[in-house]
Amino acid sequence: MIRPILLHPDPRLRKRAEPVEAITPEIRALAADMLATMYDAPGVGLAAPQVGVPKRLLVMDCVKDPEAPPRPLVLINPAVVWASEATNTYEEGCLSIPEHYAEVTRPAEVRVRWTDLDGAEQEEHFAGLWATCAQHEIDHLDGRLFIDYLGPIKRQLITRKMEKFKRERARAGA
Ligand code: K2U
Ligand code: ZN
Repeated sequence: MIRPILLHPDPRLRKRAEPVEAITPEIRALAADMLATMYDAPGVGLAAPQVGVPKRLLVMDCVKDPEAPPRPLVLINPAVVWASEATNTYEEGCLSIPEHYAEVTRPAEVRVRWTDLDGAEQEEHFAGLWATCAQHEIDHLDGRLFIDYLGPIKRQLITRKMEKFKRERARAGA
């Protein structure tokens, strides 16, 4: 089912998420809900803390071509094990900071290791949007948001606008 996405500022987006100890039916249901929530947004990634679950679990599907088959990935306890010297700058957004975009520079390619829903260890080399997204989502597991890479003035401006957005939404009874 589609779960509500927490909006910045929210202390739950700033906590370090805990490792997933065992792949239980609840973890499987959470992963399915996160994929449904991500596709509904729409987005190309979503991390468990964004739906209020402080667990080290994220989902991604960065396939942009609507003709190509989707490639839903579920990463449990992911870790970047290698990052390129070369960097890539991408105008990032975030489902927890809607309508705000800013350029973020990150390693252009990363190797990520994780456990999949079958409990198998996986390792993959990501480049392009997949690399940006993987790093953006793993940041969420560490309580980091893309606005943390901006200057303090720009970050404060976005935070103030999000506080206003949340106040107005609360008044509208959303
Ligand atoms: O974590 C999230 O908030 C989901 C983001 C992930 C993301 C942000 C920036 C760059 C890559 C991935 C959502 O996908 S934001 C919507 C979006 C969609 C396509 C491309 C970039 C951002
Ligand atoms: Zn995000």
